[in-house]
Amino acid sequence: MKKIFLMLILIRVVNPAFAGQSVEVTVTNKGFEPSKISAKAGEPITLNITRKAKITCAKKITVPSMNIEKELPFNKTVAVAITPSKKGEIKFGCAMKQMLGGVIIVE
Ligand SMILES: [Cu+2]
Repeated sequence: MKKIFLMLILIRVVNPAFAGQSVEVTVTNKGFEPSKISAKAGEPITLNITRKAKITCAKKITVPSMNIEKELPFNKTVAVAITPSKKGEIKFGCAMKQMLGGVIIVE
């Protein structure tokens, strides 16, 4: 019994999805929803992104200021972890010049 409890704690510590706050983001025909996400400077945030739209430009997410680029396979949740270092806005979007996109507002 004790072992199982210990393992559960370990999973929580090791799994990055549990670090800081996480936000569920869906890619629909309208783009990323929500498109405005708030975060705190210095605190990690994980975007769990699921692309629900089959035909969309957002088959990839890019976060140019963080040098992040990730494929978004259809109906599969992809975790994008970001730790904003300072207050301001972090833009994210599709691979094509942020035509579809959103912003992380860091406070
Ligand atoms: Cu695009």
